[in-house]
Amino acid sequence: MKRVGILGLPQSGKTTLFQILMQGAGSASPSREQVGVVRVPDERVDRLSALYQPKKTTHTQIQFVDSAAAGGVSARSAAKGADLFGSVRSCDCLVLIVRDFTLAGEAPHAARDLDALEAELILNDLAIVENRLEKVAKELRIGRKQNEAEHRLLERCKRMLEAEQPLSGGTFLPEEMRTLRGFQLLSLKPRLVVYNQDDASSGARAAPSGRAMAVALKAHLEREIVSLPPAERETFRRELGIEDDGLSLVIRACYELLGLISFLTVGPDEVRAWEIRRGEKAVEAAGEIHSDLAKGFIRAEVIEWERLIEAGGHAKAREKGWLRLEGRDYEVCDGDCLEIRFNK
Ligand SMILES: Nc1nc2c(ncn2[C@@H]2O[C@H](COP(=O)(O)OP(=O)(O)OP(=O)(O)O)[C@@H](O)[C@H]2O)c(=O)[nH]1
Ligand SMILES: [Mg+2]
Repeated sequence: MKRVGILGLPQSGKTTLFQILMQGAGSASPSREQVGVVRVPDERVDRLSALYQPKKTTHTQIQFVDSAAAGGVSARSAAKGADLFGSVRSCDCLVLIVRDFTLAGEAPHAARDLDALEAELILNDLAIVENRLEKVAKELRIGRKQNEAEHRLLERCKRMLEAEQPLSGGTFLPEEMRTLRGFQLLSLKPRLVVYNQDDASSGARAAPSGRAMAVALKAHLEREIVSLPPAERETFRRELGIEDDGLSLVIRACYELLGLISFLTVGPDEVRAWEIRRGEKAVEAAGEIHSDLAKGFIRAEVIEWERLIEAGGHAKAREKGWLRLEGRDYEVCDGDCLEIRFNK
């Protein structure tokens, strides 16, 4: 399960967004850190489940973390040992929420706020990199040469951060990435910018150039919608001309950011969605289900989920010759239904 950390300046709407993502189930405690898990909405799972009527239906899940506010204190608190970003450090990606609504008469300054937030992340990373550099330099002085590569890597990161460049813009070799991942640096993580707009504001905002992905939503309004009974939400959205619910919008963007896709498995026992990285092979998908399936992998029977629905089930799809046999190196596509044949 992937973890997504929500970061933002004070009063930008972090907790409101968290509550939307929890579909109204998150606690309302305003300033505490909270963690919650949601089912990833997936029409494909719902439709296949309706067809197969399985004993169990399993969606993928995603975890969100509502952090404490960021705001000009990270460098100081890092020096004191407290870590303001501690709760999101282990997350796979970050959602940076930016106030794009008028708060107590103060007009929004979205671009300025986003810069300030990014600067916080960079400053926090710089403190970590400098700390580690000191240790490595000491070890080099007492003759432990094996850390030379790490020293060079950290020096390079330090120069980037001092030039106010996020580490996500750097090019690193796979082994360098492995080293850096251990430090859980914030500006290295994929980031989604969420512009939190006024109820009345119209239209989306363009993504900040070349920096990150961005979406716009109306957190305040959306929270009112999710407080309605589920059956009424769609009607309300349609009346307001809101195309996407906030949860789906944010999750879809996070999946894209993390390069994730879903494949499906179906049967009388369970209809289930699984998450893998785009580009992964059939044998890796099999391993996601169970390591035995990867070890004994023979082949995968593959059909696109919509074709399976159209056929009305596996038996009929087989009759029509719609099931493809694929080998271990087949690159799995989003929405593929897989059945793995394997040697026990
Ligand atoms: N007009 C408007 N107000 C909003 C919106 N989102 C949040 N607010 C209000 O802004 C204030 C802050 O929202 P929160 O969600 O608590 O923000 P936060 O980032 O969690 O705040 P801290 O945790 O205190 O930093 C609240 O009074 C919200 O009702 C929005 O989309 N539009
Ligand atoms: Mg909050």
